[in-house]
Amino acid sequence: MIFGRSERGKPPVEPVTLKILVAGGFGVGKTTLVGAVSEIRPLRTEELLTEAGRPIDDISGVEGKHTTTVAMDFGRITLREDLVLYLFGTPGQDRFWFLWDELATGALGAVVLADTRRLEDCFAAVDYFERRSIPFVVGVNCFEDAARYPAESVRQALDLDPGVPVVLCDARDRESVKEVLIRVVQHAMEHAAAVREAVTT
Ligand SMILES: Nc1nc2c(ncn2[C@@H]2O[C@H](COP(=O)(O)OP(=O)(O)OP(=O)(O)O)[C@@H](O)[C@H]2O)c(=O)[nH]1
Ligand SMILES: [Mg+2]
Repeated sequence: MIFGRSERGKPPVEPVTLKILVAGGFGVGKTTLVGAVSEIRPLRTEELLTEAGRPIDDISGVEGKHTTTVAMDFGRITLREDLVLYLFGTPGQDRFWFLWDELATGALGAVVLADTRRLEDCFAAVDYFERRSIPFVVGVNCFEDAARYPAESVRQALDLDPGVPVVLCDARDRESVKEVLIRVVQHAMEHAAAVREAVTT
């Protein structure tokens, strides 16, 4: 590489950059997901969970958890030479809802992470994206000690529109997370095409 050009003499491609949100309930694995795929050291805004927060921060099911995200997670992944995703992980607790609108501005789409042991924790995130017509994919983070349910059962329990993809994943696994992100991009493209179609017909 000389002066940033490839050996084949092609000019460098300006990649398309897209913004994806990672949402879901408290402790569902959002920070883990961003960390698993990010090719830059992810920016984290973790604070220790304290005794004082105990009545509010329900850690049942994630007893090993010592910190929580207070503003956002930020990471980046290059899916293809010409396609870069910026990932913004939202804070999981209700008291940080005011940050969401800021984070959602300009987002192409979102992942709503779900834990089948506490599925109701992601209702608010599903509602949020449905109301704003932001395309989203539900990623079921398969914790080892949680019962496995087929994607269709999760869809029914969350009362999702038939078009919303449900993908089983492991938030710690780079390849698994990449698949989820690719689904988000595909789904957002389909959504945009459907909107265009509706406008022109
Ligand atoms: N076994 C297992 N543990 C996981 C998985 N994903 C996350 N964890 C663990 O679950 C805990 C919660 O993960 P976080 O990534 O901090 O969750 P979060 O959604 O960012 O949490 P908040 O920001 O506090 O809402 C951590 O202790 C992780 O190590 C998973 O797929 N399997
Ligand atoms: Mg977090």
